[in-house]
Amino acid sequence: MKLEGVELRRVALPLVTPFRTSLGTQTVRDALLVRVATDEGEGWAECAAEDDPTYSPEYLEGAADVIRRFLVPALFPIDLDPAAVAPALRHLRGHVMAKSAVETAVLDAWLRARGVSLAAYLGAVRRSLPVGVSVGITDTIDELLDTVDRHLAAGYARVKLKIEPGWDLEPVARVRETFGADVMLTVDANTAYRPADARHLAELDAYGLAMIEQPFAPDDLHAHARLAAMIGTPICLDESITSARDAVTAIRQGACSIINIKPGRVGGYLEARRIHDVAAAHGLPVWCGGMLETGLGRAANLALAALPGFTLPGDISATARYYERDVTAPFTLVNGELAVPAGPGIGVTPEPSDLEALTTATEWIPAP
Ligand code: SMG
Ligand code: MG
Repeated sequence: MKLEGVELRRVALPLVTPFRTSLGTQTVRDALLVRVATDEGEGWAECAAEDDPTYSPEYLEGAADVIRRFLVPALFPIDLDPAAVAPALRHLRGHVMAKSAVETAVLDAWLRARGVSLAAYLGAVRRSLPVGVSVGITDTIDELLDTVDRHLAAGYARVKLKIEPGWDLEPVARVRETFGADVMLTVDANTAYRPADARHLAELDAYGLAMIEQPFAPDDLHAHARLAAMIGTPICLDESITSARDAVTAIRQGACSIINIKPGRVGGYLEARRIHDVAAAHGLPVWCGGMLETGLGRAANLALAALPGFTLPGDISATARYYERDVTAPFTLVNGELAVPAGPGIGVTPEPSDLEALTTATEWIPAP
């Protein structure tokens, strides 16, 4: 397969409600979509990077720049297949989200041309999945309880509460007390705590959480391992894991017993599958994280989350939880589950009118 050109497209999707985490508040998802044109057809993907480098060191404009100036030029000369993308980009350091977007678009084009779904290619074993929802920090506990109530009524299988210092024990206690012991409840701190907060975090043990996600800085595996030794609640890593190698290191250090896998954060779906395999070999459950994806990223994440080791519900909610209007047809919950796309490639394509309406800029990168 030969690369003929790449389109970078910026879209802006207003969120139905602001999403507040310990990192800040988002009201709009500005996303970067990548369309590759090849001699065998086209493929689509989205970049997980956000406007600001807060969750990750990558950010949208930076991702567009590295794709345009370095990643795409490295792919024009080669005979393209999905497994050839990462090796062709290996000499370029970092930028895993940008690399993931490019590799996924190539994967989509390649699979489409062969009539194979991403789910089948990755080794999916399920056609639909129970999924979770990530609930942002709210102004009041009552507002939080209303939100959780709505999501449980909609059928979500797991509720994740965003926490930060000053918004942790009380909201967790109130949600547990209100909705009972049977609700699968987790918390995500997005690195908001310091190692000295370990004793405080251990108080979360009283609430039967399925996990605490990324309490400390991404590069502080030691602090996570120390917390794991003094707390009953399982530790899940998100920001700390950017490759299968990181996953092995974290597991060996006892820094986590669960891993959140986001394809964008680890450089793509192929590396995501390696982390799945490494975790399975160590007996660790994994689940698929979310980056407020458009329908393009959501479709691909559902394929990944259908692998056998993804035994916990992921942050892959129905479209309506995020957006009124998306670039693809909406994903809806049916009996608390989302269907895994079965069509070729990622299984969805943008709806032209929605795509046009949500687009804020496009750029074409031609072959030299
Ligand atoms: O896509 O449902 C979603 C969002 C899930 O909470 C979510 N993602 O740390 O796991 C995480 C966050 C990262 C994005 S918000 C900065
Ligand atoms: Mg997280």
